[in-house]
Amino acid sequence: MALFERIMILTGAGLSAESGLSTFRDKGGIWEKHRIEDVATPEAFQRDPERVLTFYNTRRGSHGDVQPNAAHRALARLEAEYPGKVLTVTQNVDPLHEMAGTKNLIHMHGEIAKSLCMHCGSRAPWETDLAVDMVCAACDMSGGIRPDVVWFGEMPYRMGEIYAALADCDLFISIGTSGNVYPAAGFVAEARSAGAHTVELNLEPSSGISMFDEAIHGKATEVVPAYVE
Ligand code: BJW
Repeated sequence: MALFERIMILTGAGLSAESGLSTFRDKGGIWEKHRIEDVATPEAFQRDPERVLTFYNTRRGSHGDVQPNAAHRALARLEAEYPGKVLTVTQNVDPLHEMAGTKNLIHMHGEIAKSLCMHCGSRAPWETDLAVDMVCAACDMSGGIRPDVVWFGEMPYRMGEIYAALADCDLFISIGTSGNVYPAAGFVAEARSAGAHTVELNLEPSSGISMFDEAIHGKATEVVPAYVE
C-alpha cells in the first residue's frame, strides 16, 4: 500500500458479519424482522419502551461471545504498525474493533454494551437486561434508561471530530457498509472533495459506489487483510 499520511476507515455491519452478527439490510438482516419505526427511533421508545428494550436485550444477548474476525485484526495491526495516522470510525455498536486492539476509534452510532440515562446523560456498562422501571445510579430517576445507541432522527456521536478528520485525510476506506444511512453515507463525498483517495471494500457495490476511486468486492475477512497488509 502506498504511503498516505492520514487514513480514515469507516466500517459497517458487513465487517462483523463473519463474526456471526447480522447485518441490517442484507437478506435475513435485522430490518427484515423488525420495523425501524418500532425499535430504532426515539418515538418508538417513547411509545413502547418495553418493546424497544426487549429488542436490544435480545441483540445484546446475541453479542455475548462474539469474537473479532481476521478483518478486525488486520485493521488493528494496520493502526499499530502504520507510520501515518489511522482513525477508525465505526457505525457498529459491537465491541469487536476494540477487542481486536484498535485504539483510535469512534463509535459514531454508540455502543450496545452501555446504557444511557435520558434524564441526566450518564452512561454505564450494561450488565443485566434493561427494564423500563430501572433507576439511574447517577441521578436516581427511573424510566429513562435506554441503550447507548444512536437511533434514526438522533445526532450521531463526535461529528465535529469526524468531519475534521474527513477534511484532513488522504486515504478514505469504507468497509462493510451499504451506504444507505446518513450522515455516514456522505463521508466518501466529503473525503473526496478534500482530495483523498477513496476505496470501498465490501461484499457488493454499495449505494455510493460512484464516489470511490477503487473498489474491491468480496468477504471482509478476505479483502481487508489482503488490502491493508
Ligand atoms: C459484507 C459482508 C461480508 C455483508 N464482508 N461485506 C429522509 C427521511 C428521514 C431521515 C433521513 C432522510 N434522509 C436522511 C435521513 C437521516 C437518517 C437516514 O440516513 N435515513 C436513511 C434510511 C435515509 N439518518 C439519521 O437519522 C442519523 N442521524 C442524523 O442524520 O442526524 C442529523 C445529522 C445531520 C447532519 C450531520 C449529522 C447529523 C442517525 C442514523 C442512526 C442509524 N442507527 C442504526 C441503528 C444503531 C443501533 C443499532 O444497532 O440498533 O445504525 S440503523 C443501522 O444502519 C445501524 C447501522 O450502523 C447503520 C448502517 O448500516 P450498515 O452498517 O451499512 O449495514 P447494512 O446492513 O446496511 O449493510 C451491510 C453491508 O455489508 C452490505 O453492503 C453488504 O453487502 C455488506 N456485507 N456481509 C463484507 N462478509
